[in-house]
Amino acid sequence: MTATPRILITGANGQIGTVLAAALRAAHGADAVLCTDIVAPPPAARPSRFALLDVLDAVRLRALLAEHRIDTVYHLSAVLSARGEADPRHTWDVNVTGLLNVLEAAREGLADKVFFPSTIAVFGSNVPPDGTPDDAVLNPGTVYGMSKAAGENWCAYYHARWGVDVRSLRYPGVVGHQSQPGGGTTDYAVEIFHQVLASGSYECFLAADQTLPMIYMDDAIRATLEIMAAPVARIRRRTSYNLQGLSFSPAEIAAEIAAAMKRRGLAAPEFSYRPDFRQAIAASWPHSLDDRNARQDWGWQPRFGLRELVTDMLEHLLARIPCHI
Ligand code: AKB
Repeated sequence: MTATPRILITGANGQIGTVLAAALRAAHGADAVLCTDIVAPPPAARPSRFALLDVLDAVRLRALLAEHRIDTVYHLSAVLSARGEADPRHTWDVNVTGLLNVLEAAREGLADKVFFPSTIAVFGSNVPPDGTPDDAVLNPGTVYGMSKAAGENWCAYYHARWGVDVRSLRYPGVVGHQSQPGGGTTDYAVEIFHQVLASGSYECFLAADQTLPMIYMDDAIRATLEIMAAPVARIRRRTSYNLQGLSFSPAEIAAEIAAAMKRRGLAAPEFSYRPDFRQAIAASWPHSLDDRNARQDWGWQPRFGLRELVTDMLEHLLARIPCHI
Protein backbone atom coordinates (compact mmCIF):
# COMPACT_ATOMS: atom_id res chain seq x y z
CA MET A 1 0.00 0.00 0.00
CA THR A 2 1.37 3.46 -0.90
CA ALA A 3 1.44 6.05 1.87
CA THR A 4 -0.87 9.07 1.58
CA PRO A 5 1.13 12.00 0.21
CA ARG A 6 1.39 15.24 2.19
CA ILE A 7 0.89 18.01 -0.32
CA LEU A 8 1.42 21.78 -0.30
CA ILE A 9 0.06 23.92 -3.14
CA THR A 10 1.33 27.46 -3.67
CA GLY A 11 -0.94 29.86 -5.55
CA ALA A 12 -3.84 27.62 -4.58
CA ASN A 13 -6.48 30.35 -5.06
CA GLY A 14 -5.75 30.61 -8.79
CA GLN A 15 -7.52 29.24 -11.85
CA ILE A 16 -5.67 25.90 -11.81
CA GLY A 17 -4.92 25.81 -8.07
CA THR A 18 -8.54 25.70 -6.94
CA VAL A 19 -9.37 22.82 -9.28
CA LEU A 20 -6.14 20.91 -8.68
CA ALA A 21 -6.63 21.20 -4.91
CA ALA A 22 -10.13 19.71 -5.21
CA ALA A 23 -8.80 16.86 -7.37
CA LEU A 24 -5.98 16.13 -4.93
CA ARG A 25 -8.40 16.21 -1.97
CA ALA A 26 -10.67 13.80 -3.84
CA ALA A 27 -7.74 11.47 -4.51
CA HIS A 28 -5.98 11.58 -1.13
CA GLY A 29 -8.40 13.08 1.39
CA ALA A 30 -8.80 16.65 2.67
CA ASP A 31 -6.12 16.22 5.34
CA ALA A 32 -3.46 15.49 2.71
CA VAL A 33 -3.66 18.90 1.01
CA LEU A 34 -2.45 22.21 2.46
CA CYS A 35 -3.50 25.12 0.24
CA THR A 36 -1.45 28.32 0.42
CA ASP A 37 -1.70 31.68 -1.28
CA ILE A 38 -0.62 35.27 -0.71
CA VAL A 39 -4.22 36.25 0.09
CA ALA A 40 -6.90 34.32 1.92
CA PRO A 41 -9.83 33.16 -0.21
CA PRO A 42 -13.31 34.33 0.88
CA PRO A 43 -14.59 32.25 3.83
CA ALA A 44 -17.12 30.39 1.66
CA ALA A 45 -14.36 29.23 -0.69
CA ARG A 46 -11.70 28.59 1.95
CA PRO A 47 -10.40 25.01 1.98
CA SER A 48 -10.34 23.25 5.33
CA ARG A 49 -6.54 23.44 5.35
CA PHE A 50 -5.25 26.86 4.27
CA ALA A 51 -2.20 28.95 5.22
CA LEU A 52 -1.08 32.37 4.03
CA LEU A 53 2.21 32.20 2.12
CA ASP A 54 4.13 34.72 0.03
CA VAL A 55 6.46 32.51 -2.02
CA LEU A 56 9.17 35.15 -1.70
CA ASP A 57 9.24 34.42 2.04
CA ALA A 58 11.62 31.43 2.10
CA VAL A 59 11.58 31.24 5.89
CA ARG A 60 7.81 30.89 6.09
CA LEU A 61 7.83 28.40 3.20
CA ARG A 62 10.33 26.18 4.98
CA ALA A 63 8.46 26.45 8.26
CA LEU A 64 5.23 25.28 6.59
CA LEU A 65 7.00 22.42 4.80
CA ALA A 66 8.59 21.26 8.05
CA GLU A 67 5.58 21.78 10.30
CA HIS A 68 3.23 19.86 8.00
CA ARG A 69 5.84 17.24 6.99
CA ILE A 70 5.14 17.94 3.32
CA ASP A 71 6.54 15.58 0.70
CA THR A 72 5.07 17.01 -2.52
CA VAL A 73 4.83 20.67 -3.62
CA TYR A 74 2.71 21.89 -6.51
CA HIS A 75 4.27 25.30 -7.05
CA LEU A 76 1.59 27.22 -8.94
CA SER A 77 2.25 30.81 -7.79
CA ALA A 78 3.09 32.98 -10.78
CA VAL A 79 2.33 36.30 -12.44
CA LEU A 80 1.01 35.51 -15.95
CA SER A 81 1.79 36.97 -19.37
CA ALA A 82 -0.44 40.05 -19.65
CA ARG A 83 -0.30 41.21 -16.03
CA GLY A 84 3.42 40.45 -15.91
CA GLU A 85 4.22 43.17 -18.41
CA ALA A 86 3.00 45.88 -16.01
CA ASP A 87 5.84 45.20 -13.54
CA PRO A 88 8.59 43.08 -15.12
CA ARG A 89 10.93 43.07 -12.08
CA HIS A 90 8.17 41.93 -9.73
CA THR A 91 7.10 39.25 -12.23
CA TRP A 92 10.66 37.96 -12.42
CA ASP A 93 10.96 37.91 -8.62
CA VAL A 94 7.72 36.03 -8.02
CA ASN A 95 8.24 33.59 -10.87
CA VAL A 96 11.96 32.89 -10.50
CA THR A 97 12.84 33.63 -6.86
CA GLY A 98 9.63 31.93 -5.74
CA LEU A 99 10.62 28.78 -7.66
CA LEU A 100 14.18 28.91 -6.32
CA ASN A 101 12.83 29.07 -2.77
CA VAL A 102 10.84 25.88 -3.44
CA LEU A 103 13.71 24.07 -5.20
CA GLU A 104 16.16 25.04 -2.46
CA ALA A 105 13.79 23.70 0.22
CA ALA A 106 13.47 20.46 -1.76
CA ARG A 107 17.24 20.20 -2.09
CA GLU A 108 17.48 20.48 1.69
CA GLY A 109 15.08 17.56 2.06
CA LEU A 110 11.95 19.54 2.98
CA ALA A 111 10.06 18.03 0.00
CA ASP A 112 10.65 14.93 -2.14
CA LYS A 113 8.79 15.96 -5.28
CA VAL A 114 7.96 19.28 -6.95
CA PHE A 115 5.59 20.22 -9.77
CA PHE A 116 6.44 23.36 -11.76
CA PRO A 117 3.98 24.68 -14.36
CA SER A 118 5.63 26.12 -17.43
CA THR A 119 3.84 27.55 -20.45
CA ILE A 120 3.61 28.03 -24.21
CA ALA A 121 4.91 31.55 -23.44
CA VAL A 122 8.48 30.17 -23.30
CA PHE A 123 8.35 30.18 -27.10
CA GLY A 124 8.72 33.33 -29.19
CA SER A 125 8.11 34.19 -32.79
CA ASN A 126 11.06 32.37 -34.36
CA VAL A 127 9.89 28.80 -33.79
CA PRO A 128 7.85 26.70 -36.23
CA PRO A 129 4.35 27.84 -35.15
CA ASP A 130 2.55 24.61 -36.02
CA GLY A 131 3.56 21.56 -34.03
CA THR A 132 6.31 23.43 -32.17
CA PRO A 133 8.68 20.77 -30.81
CA ASP A 134 9.82 20.52 -27.19
CA ASP A 135 13.34 21.54 -28.05
CA ALA A 136 12.58 24.51 -30.27
CA VAL A 137 14.62 27.58 -29.43
CA LEU A 138 13.26 29.53 -26.45
CA ASN A 139 13.15 33.24 -27.29
CA PRO A 140 10.19 34.49 -25.26
CA GLY A 141 8.85 37.98 -25.82
CA THR A 142 7.32 38.51 -22.36
CA VAL A 143 8.90 38.63 -18.93
CA TYR A 144 6.51 35.82 -17.94
CA GLY A 145 7.91 33.67 -20.75
CA MET A 146 11.48 34.62 -19.83
CA SER A 147 10.90 33.73 -16.19
CA LYS A 148 9.34 30.36 -17.07
CA ALA A 149 12.14 29.52 -19.53
CA ALA A 150 14.66 30.30 -16.79
CA GLY A 151 12.56 28.28 -14.33
CA GLU A 152 12.61 25.25 -16.61
CA ASN A 153 16.38 25.40 -16.71
CA TRP A 154 16.59 25.78 -12.94
CA CYS A 155 14.43 22.66 -12.61
CA ALA A 156 16.77 20.68 -14.89
CA TYR A 157 19.75 22.02 -12.95
CA TYR A 158 18.40 21.06 -9.52
CA HIS A 159 17.56 17.62 -10.88
CA ALA A 160 20.95 17.06 -12.53
CA ARG A 161 23.01 18.47 -9.69
CA TRP A 162 21.09 17.45 -6.59
CA GLY A 163 18.60 14.85 -7.77
CA VAL A 164 15.53 16.95 -6.95
CA ASP A 165 12.52 15.15 -8.46
CA VAL A 166 10.95 18.14 -10.18
CA ARG A 167 8.48 17.63 -13.03
CA SER A 168 7.02 20.20 -15.36
CA LEU A 169 4.42 20.75 -18.08
CA ARG A 170 4.13 23.58 -20.58
CA TYR A 171 0.45 24.43 -20.17
CA PRO A 172 -1.35 26.00 -23.09
CA GLY A 173 -4.33 28.30 -22.31
CA VAL A 174 -6.52 26.48 -19.79
CA VAL A 175 -10.32 26.64 -20.20
CA GLY A 176 -12.59 25.53 -17.38
CA HIS A 177 -15.96 26.27 -15.81
CA GLN A 178 -14.78 25.80 -12.24
CA SER A 179 -12.66 28.95 -11.83
CA GLN A 180 -11.72 32.27 -13.40
CA PRO A 181 -8.33 32.96 -14.96
CA GLY A 182 -6.49 36.21 -14.21
CA GLY A 183 -3.78 38.17 -15.94
CA GLY A 184 -3.25 35.88 -18.93
CA THR A 185 -3.49 36.31 -22.69
CA THR A 186 -5.60 33.19 -23.16
CA ASP A 187 -8.18 34.35 -20.55
CA TYR A 188 -10.58 35.34 -23.34
CA ALA A 189 -11.48 31.67 -23.87
CA VAL A 190 -13.11 31.54 -20.42
CA GLU A 191 -14.45 35.13 -20.39
CA ILE A 192 -16.29 34.51 -23.66
CA PHE A 193 -18.62 31.98 -21.97
CA HIS A 194 -19.39 34.11 -18.92
CA GLN A 195 -20.07 37.26 -20.93
CA VAL A 196 -22.19 35.57 -23.58
CA LEU A 197 -24.38 34.01 -20.89
CA ALA A 198 -24.60 37.28 -18.95
CA SER A 199 -25.22 39.69 -21.83
CA GLY A 200 -25.53 37.84 -25.13
CA SER A 201 -22.39 39.36 -26.58
CA TYR A 202 -18.60 39.32 -26.24
CA GLU A 203 -15.91 41.68 -27.47
CA CYS A 204 -12.65 39.76 -27.75
CA PHE A 205 -9.28 41.36 -27.03
CA LEU A 206 -7.53 39.08 -29.54
CA ALA A 207 -7.91 39.01 -33.33
CA ALA A 208 -10.60 36.70 -34.69
CA ASP A 209 -8.10 34.42 -36.43
CA GLN A 210 -5.44 34.18 -33.68
CA THR A 211 -5.07 30.43 -33.22
CA LEU A 212 -3.51 29.30 -29.93
CA PRO A 213 -2.91 25.98 -28.18
CA MET A 214 -5.50 25.38 -25.44
CA ILE A 215 -6.53 22.62 -23.07
CA TYR A 216 -9.71 21.83 -21.18
CA MET A 217 -9.31 22.02 -17.41
CA ASP A 218 -10.18 18.34 -16.91
CA ASP A 219 -7.39 17.34 -19.29
CA ALA A 220 -4.94 19.80 -17.69
CA ILE A 221 -5.60 18.45 -14.19
CA ARG A 222 -5.38 14.84 -15.38
CA ALA A 223 -2.06 15.56 -17.13
CA THR A 224 -0.71 17.12 -13.93
CA LEU A 225 -1.73 14.14 -11.82
CA GLU A 226 -0.41 11.69 -14.42
CA ILE A 227 3.04 13.22 -14.75
CA MET A 228 3.36 13.39 -10.97
CA ALA A 229 2.30 9.74 -10.60
CA ALA A 230 4.56 8.44 -13.39
CA PRO A 231 7.47 6.21 -12.34
CA VAL A 232 10.64 8.27 -12.08
CA ALA A 233 12.28 6.38 -14.97
CA ARG A 234 9.52 7.60 -17.33
CA ILE A 235 10.40 11.26 -16.81
CA ARG A 236 13.09 11.84 -19.41
CA ARG A 237 12.73 15.60 -19.68
CA ARG A 238 13.60 17.66 -16.63
CA THR A 239 13.08 21.06 -18.24
CA SER A 240 9.43 20.72 -19.23
CA TYR A 241 7.08 18.75 -21.49
CA ASN A 242 4.94 20.34 -24.22
CA LEU A 243 1.27 19.66 -23.53
CA GLN A 244 -1.27 20.03 -26.33
CA GLY A 245 -4.99 19.69 -25.82
CA LEU A 246 -6.52 21.34 -28.87
CA SER A 247 -6.06 24.53 -30.89
CA PHE A 248 -8.64 27.13 -31.88
CA SER A 249 -9.04 30.81 -32.74
CA PRO A 250 -11.54 33.23 -31.14
CA ALA A 251 -13.70 32.99 -34.29
CA GLU A 252 -13.73 29.20 -34.11
CA ILE A 253 -14.76 29.00 -30.46
CA ALA A 254 -17.35 31.75 -31.07
CA ALA A 255 -18.87 29.72 -33.92
CA GLU A 256 -18.96 26.58 -31.77
CA ILE A 257 -20.62 28.47 -28.88
CA ALA A 258 -23.20 29.95 -31.27
CA ALA A 259 -23.98 26.49 -32.68
CA ALA A 260 -24.27 24.94 -29.20
CA MET A 261 -26.60 27.73 -28.04
CA LYS A 262 -28.75 27.30 -31.13
CA ARG A 263 -29.08 23.58 -30.36
CA ARG A 264 -30.34 24.56 -26.90
CA GLY A 265 -32.84 27.04 -28.33
CA LEU A 266 -30.97 30.06 -26.88
CA ALA A 267 -30.66 33.41 -28.65
CA ALA A 268 -27.75 33.85 -31.07
CA PRO A 269 -24.81 35.61 -29.35
CA GLU A 270 -22.94 38.51 -30.96
CA PHE A 271 -19.17 38.56 -31.21
CA SER A 272 -16.83 41.43 -32.03
CA TYR A 273 -13.06 41.83 -31.99
CA ARG A 274 -11.01 44.74 -30.66
CA PRO A 275 -7.41 43.49 -30.30
CA ASP A 276 -5.37 45.23 -27.58
CA PHE A 277 -1.75 44.81 -26.38
CA ARG A 278 -2.42 41.12 -25.67
CA GLN A 279 -2.74 40.44 -29.40
CA ALA A 280 1.00 41.04 -29.91
CA ILE A 281 1.74 38.55 -27.10
CA ALA A 282 -0.59 35.95 -28.61
CA ALA A 283 0.89 36.49 -32.08
CA SER A 284 4.34 35.57 -30.74
CA TRP A 285 3.14 32.17 -29.44
CA PRO A 286 2.79 28.87 -31.31
CA HIS A 287 -0.49 27.76 -32.89
CA SER A 288 -0.01 24.19 -31.70
CA LEU A 289 2.59 22.10 -29.88
CA ASP A 290 4.19 18.77 -30.66
CA ASP A 291 3.64 16.85 -27.42
CA ARG A 292 4.95 13.51 -28.66
CA ASN A 293 7.42 13.21 -25.77
CA ALA A 294 4.66 13.50 -23.17
CA ARG A 295 2.64 10.88 -25.05
CA GLN A 296 5.57 8.49 -25.36
CA ASP A 297 7.16 8.95 -21.94
CA TRP A 298 4.19 8.88 -19.59
CA GLY A 299 1.18 8.20 -21.81
CA TRP A 300 -0.37 11.68 -22.25
CA GLN A 301 -3.60 11.64 -24.25
CA PRO A 302 -6.05 14.58 -24.36
CA ARG A 303 -9.80 13.83 -24.29
CA PHE A 304 -11.48 17.15 -25.09
CA GLY A 305 -11.80 18.60 -28.59
CA LEU A 306 -13.54 21.92 -29.30
CA ARG A 307 -17.06 20.51 -29.45
CA GLU A 308 -16.65 18.56 -26.19
CA LEU A 309 -15.11 21.60 -24.48
CA VAL A 310 -17.93 23.96 -25.48
CA THR A 311 -20.63 21.43 -24.65
CA ASP A 312 -19.20 20.72 -21.19
CA MET A 313 -18.58 24.42 -20.40
CA LEU A 314 -22.15 25.40 -21.30
CA GLU A 315 -23.66 22.45 -19.48
CA HIS A 316 -21.90 23.36 -16.24
CA LEU A 317 -22.27 27.13 -16.50
CA LEU A 318 -25.96 27.01 -17.44
CA ALA A 319 -26.63 24.79 -14.42
CA ARG A 320 -24.90 27.27 -12.11
CA ILE A 321 -25.34 30.81 -13.33
CA PRO A 322 -28.50 32.50 -14.58
CA CYS A 323 -28.53 32.96 -18.34
CA HIS A 324 -29.80 36.44 -19.29
CA ILE A 325 -30.47 35.88 -22.93
C1 AKB B 1 -1.31 33.19 -20.14
O1 AKB B 1 -2.12 33.49 -21.05
O2 AKB B 1 -0.46 33.95 -19.71
C2 AKB B 1 -1.34 31.79 -19.59
C3 AKB B 1 -0.38 30.89 -20.31
C4 AKB B 1 -0.63 30.52 -21.71
O3 AKB B 1 0.58 30.49 -19.74
N1 AKB B 1 -2.65 31.25 -19.67
